[in-house]
Amino acid sequence: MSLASPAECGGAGLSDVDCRLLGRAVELGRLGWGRVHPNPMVGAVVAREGRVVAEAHHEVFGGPHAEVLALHGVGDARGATVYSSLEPCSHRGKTPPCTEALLKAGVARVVYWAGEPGDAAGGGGAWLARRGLQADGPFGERADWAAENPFFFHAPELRRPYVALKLAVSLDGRIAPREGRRFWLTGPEARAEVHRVRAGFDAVLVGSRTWEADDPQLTVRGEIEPRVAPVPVLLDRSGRADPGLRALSGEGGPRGIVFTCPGEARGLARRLGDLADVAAVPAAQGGLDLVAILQSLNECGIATVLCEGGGTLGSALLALDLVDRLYLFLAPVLIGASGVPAFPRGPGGDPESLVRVFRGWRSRLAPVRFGNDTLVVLDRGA
Ligand code: AOF
Ligand code: ZN
Repeated sequence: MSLASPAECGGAGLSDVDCRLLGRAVELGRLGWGRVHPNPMVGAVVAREGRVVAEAHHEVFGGPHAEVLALHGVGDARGATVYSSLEPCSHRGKTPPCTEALLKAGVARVVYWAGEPGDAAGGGGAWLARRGLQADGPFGERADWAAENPFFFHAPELRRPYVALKLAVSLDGRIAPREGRRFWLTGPEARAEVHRVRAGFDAVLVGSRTWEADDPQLTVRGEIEPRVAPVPVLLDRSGRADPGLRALSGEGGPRGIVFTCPGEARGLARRLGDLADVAAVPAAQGGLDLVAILQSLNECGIATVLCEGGGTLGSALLALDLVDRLYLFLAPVLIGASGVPAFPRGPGGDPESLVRVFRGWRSRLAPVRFGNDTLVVLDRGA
């Protein structure tokens, strides 16, 4: 989403300049990826007569909010307009309310895009309007706000982490030429993007076929230093995980979690020792009980999970309607019918049932090219 015009902002009554500057605030907010969770990503712009005089974003969890940082960037904000990607908070959390900072600075107008959903922090727009500021917002739909800040708008009543599935897929829907071999479908630019995406998640999850074939490190090795490194989570129904696996033996990283079935848990825990926590969940649908796994991760405080495959685990999660977002990297190659399908038939699910699951899914963020590959982000419907 670019928010380049009033139609895209969802803002009847907003000018092109307003929408451009709101769009800029959204863009700035994205710079907080990997650093602000579980807070939302928020960007803010201070402008006079449509000209930007300061810009900022919420940089780190617990740190100052975007609006306050943007106000710091100008000596005198009296009479200025502040554009924010989120309704200014009206509560004292780890930092003082943005509403009070805006009022004190003498800002004339505040334009914000997403509504603040929190009970305590919400109502900032009305609070400002009651004190004589012009407060314009929210604009657009909750689903669009959620596409920008998926974790922040994730429904807590689901009682499971937010789950995203990353798949790198050929034009004919294959993820590899054959089972059991490590294979790079996408180029280095797309792989760098995967590291950036990982940085925003609490955990990275892979199924047994993936760790057996690829022995992935599951670490973040890119531009963004995540505030908290994601926990590697491995599924291992038959208790075969080895202490030499790179995802478990990486130095200085967070301790991994390996899920297995009750009969294997004790032996596996003995073998893995200090390298990982071993958790037992019932077997189900030819694998492990995925609902129980997500529940257990939720109880460990893991609020967001990036599943990096493979196709069998991904399809099983999709078939159970447990996926909120799909990061689909499309590589411009054909593998052929003998390749491993991204959405296989089998215990996890069959492509026909996925057709139903995918109804209502939308691509709300604009596709982005990474080298020769294209990333399409798809979000489930409400
Ligand atoms: C804003 N601007 O840049 C952000 C907001 O504990 P605190 O003080 O950091 O408050 C966190 C809450 O404030 C968070 O849950 C969300 O409701 C709001 N985040 N609000 O006006 C910002 N990051
Ligand atoms: Zn705030």
